[in-house]
Amino acid sequence: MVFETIVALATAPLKSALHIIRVSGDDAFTVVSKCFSKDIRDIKERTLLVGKMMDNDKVIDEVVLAIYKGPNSFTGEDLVEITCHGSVLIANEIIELLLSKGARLATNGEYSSRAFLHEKIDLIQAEAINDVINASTKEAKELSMLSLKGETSKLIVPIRKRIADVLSLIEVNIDYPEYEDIEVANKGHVVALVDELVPQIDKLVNEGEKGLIIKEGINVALVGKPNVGKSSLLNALLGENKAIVTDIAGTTRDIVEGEINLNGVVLHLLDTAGIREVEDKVESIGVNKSKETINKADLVLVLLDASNELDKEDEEILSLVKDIPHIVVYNKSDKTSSRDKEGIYISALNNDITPLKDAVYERLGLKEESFKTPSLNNVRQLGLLKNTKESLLKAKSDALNDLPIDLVSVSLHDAYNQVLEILGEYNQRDISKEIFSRFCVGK
Ligand SMILES: Nc1nc2c(ncn2[C@@H]2O[C@H](COP(=O)(O)OP(=O)(O)OP(=O)(O)O)[C@@H](O)[C@H]2O)c(=O)[nH]1
Ligand SMILES: [Mg+2]
Repeated sequence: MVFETIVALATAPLKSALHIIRVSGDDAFTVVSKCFSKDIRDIKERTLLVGKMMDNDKVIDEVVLAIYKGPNSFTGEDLVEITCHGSVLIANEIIELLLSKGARLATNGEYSSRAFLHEKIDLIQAEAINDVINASTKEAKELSMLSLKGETSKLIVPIRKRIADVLSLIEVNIDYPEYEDIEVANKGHVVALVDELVPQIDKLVNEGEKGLIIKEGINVALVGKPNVGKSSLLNALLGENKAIVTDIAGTTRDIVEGEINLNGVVLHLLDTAGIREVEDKVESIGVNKSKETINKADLVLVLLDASNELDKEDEEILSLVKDIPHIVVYNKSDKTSSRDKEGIYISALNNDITPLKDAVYERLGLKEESFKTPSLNNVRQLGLLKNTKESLLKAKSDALNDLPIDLVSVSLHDAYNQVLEILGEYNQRDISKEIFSRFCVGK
């Protein structure tokens, strides 16, 4: 396979002290040699070189080259990092020069994808690179670093191995019936495998969902009838007067958004228009948006007025959220001493909102170790894990229904492929290799 030489600016295209330009590919050393003051084609190990980038006789910049001979580089191929002065103009001139000497511009994520193709990293690690770059909290970054180090991949590899154990036993029974010294695969093997793996997968899903919360945060909608103090609560949580607050019912018409970091978890807050029956066209559009927001939220805070009896409008809103994770919040508790109804009592006006923050955090179900536990924590990985479980359960039920073992193995194959897909090994790893590595058949 030919790996074209790619080039891109690795730093942000802004004026800065230095810029780094990365060149990677089969001809990286040749391309760079054509415009550097020294020939680097014979370099065999990691080297730092000072020299000049030259367009024929014209010096473009004095630079430092970090030279990595493949496979000992991030991408697994010959790689040069050119550190030049931090002018965007200079960086562009160098990139244009490299393009004219045979490189092409890299596409998004192409360096990581090269690293993946050269098996320097698996797919989970490739995804983690992106997560590390995009992390918006220290906690999210640290969790993604664990995946980048390969800690997450270690969770799934044993599951792949166990499925392969049983699958290869079945395959060898089917394909080599004449082999008498091989144990006969039966439904007991499948049932035992599924009973062993399903609790492990459940644990991984649970930890992955926690990891997803730490990485991406959750959407929290503030809903209630007009004037209960939703916008006041948004402002109190944000610590700034972002939303307009008045005593006129129907003040908020559109969704007002804000973000806070609650003990390391990002809450995407969505303040909504007060829900009520209205004639006003603009307000009624706002009310519809509020209802849509309820369905998009991971958690709904239903605000009620602690100083008033609940009315029909409050009851209707409570019924809208009954099947959605929600917390009932009594605001304006400064106006009454009564605390007899079930819910959290706060005063947005007085900034007395700690009980609500505690309740939200408790609802996330995070423990201290959740922040340190490597987990399969993106939607793709979690979806595949859940599919793996389904396929395993199908194999178990087929086995218990006494289906022939070759039919039972169809679902086991599905489970195996889903696990491979998590690691990005699908299409690369063939179950027949697993068979040959375990049994001395077909020598
Ligand atoms: N006493 C008291 N008044 C509050 C509290 N929270 C909000 N208010 C007052 O209630 C009124 C309505 O507050 P908003 O925050 O605009 O209410 P809202 O729920 O966003 O109203 P809409 O946008 O119309 O749906 C304002 O006069 C606030 O000052 C509170 O905790 N205690
Ligand atoms: Mg409002």
